[in-house]
Amino acid sequence: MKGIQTEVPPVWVMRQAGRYLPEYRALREKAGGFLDLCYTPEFAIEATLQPIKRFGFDAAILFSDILVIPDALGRSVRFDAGHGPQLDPMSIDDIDGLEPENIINHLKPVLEAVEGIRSDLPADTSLLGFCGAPWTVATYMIAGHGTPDQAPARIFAHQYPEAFERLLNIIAKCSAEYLVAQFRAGADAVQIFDSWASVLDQDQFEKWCTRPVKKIVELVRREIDNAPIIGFPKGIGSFYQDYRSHTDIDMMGLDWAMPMSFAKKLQEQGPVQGNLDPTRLIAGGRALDEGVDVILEQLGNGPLVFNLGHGITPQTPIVHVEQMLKRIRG
Ligand code: 1CP
Repeated sequence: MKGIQTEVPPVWVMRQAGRYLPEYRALREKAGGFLDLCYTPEFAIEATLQPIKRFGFDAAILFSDILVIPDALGRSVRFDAGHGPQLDPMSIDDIDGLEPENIINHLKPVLEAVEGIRSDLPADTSLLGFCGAPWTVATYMIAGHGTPDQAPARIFAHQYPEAFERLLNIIAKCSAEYLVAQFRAGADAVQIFDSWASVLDQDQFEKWCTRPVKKIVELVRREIDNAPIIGFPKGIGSFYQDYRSHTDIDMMGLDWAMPMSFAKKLQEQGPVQGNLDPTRLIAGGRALDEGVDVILEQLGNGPLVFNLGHGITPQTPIVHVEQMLKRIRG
């Protein structure tokens, strides 16, 4: 995070606690619902620590979800088995009904989990907190579920820009408050996930992606000096060029779909994280070794946190994760 280089880059994997692990599937069954996992500190601690115990990653990431913010705002989020997240779709009239005053109270069990994780983690393993970027969180709030192109939120933003800005401001303020609370509970750094930043045009990108993220960064650093913040605006192509300077994040998370020469240029501006194609981790064998080698060759001599270019998927074989770690750590 601070750009200090180590001989072997630190490594963790986005979505490292999850359905590819049998111990996670067992815990999920025991907990009942996904939100029961998130809101029961004992379970959230266990889920967070599972991949650390199994693989010895250099960082743990709090087990939770970006959608606990809409849940805390009163939009009742549901995760039914076999479906993605479901929310009641939002209309312009629902914005005034959001309940930003009470979010930290609602999220107390998550913060309790952060404290518990920190006290159980080895001292040299970093603990990452996180939230979703306002744009990505808003896409789920407006559509009520994941969509392939986030057209409902894009149309809403074009039709009602003032209302949309109000919504993003509410999400940004709550997210900042939540991240500050995560730092106070023991997080060493936080990541802001903007998984849907890639669907915006230039004008919208500045308004709905970088501006609200910068606001979060400012609000967090007002409370936590030099708070280390990773930005992950997935798939934004040439917009990556100015993302760091426009948002003030410290480390930039890169997806896999970019020329390595561009990734290297971005690394000259500061630390980067990424960016193995998650399907190489599913495929294993040579595809995996070659993917790891290219990243180490191209980015290994600069400030790098090794990670995937997006989350690990449920069908990933555990032996491939072991193969990847062996390749990175020699
Ligand atoms: O059935 C289950 O067990 C639920 C699967 C699952 C898991 C394991 C969901 C539902 N969320 C999570 C955990 C989660 N989500 C973490 C935990 C920490 C980790 O190990 O990394 C994190 C950081 C997230 C973040 C998240 N949730 C993002 C951003 C990252 C990304 O992958 O793009 C997004 C977009 C979500 C929404 C969400 N939650 C769950 C699903 C299946 C989705 C995506 C839905 C969709 O777009 O259709």
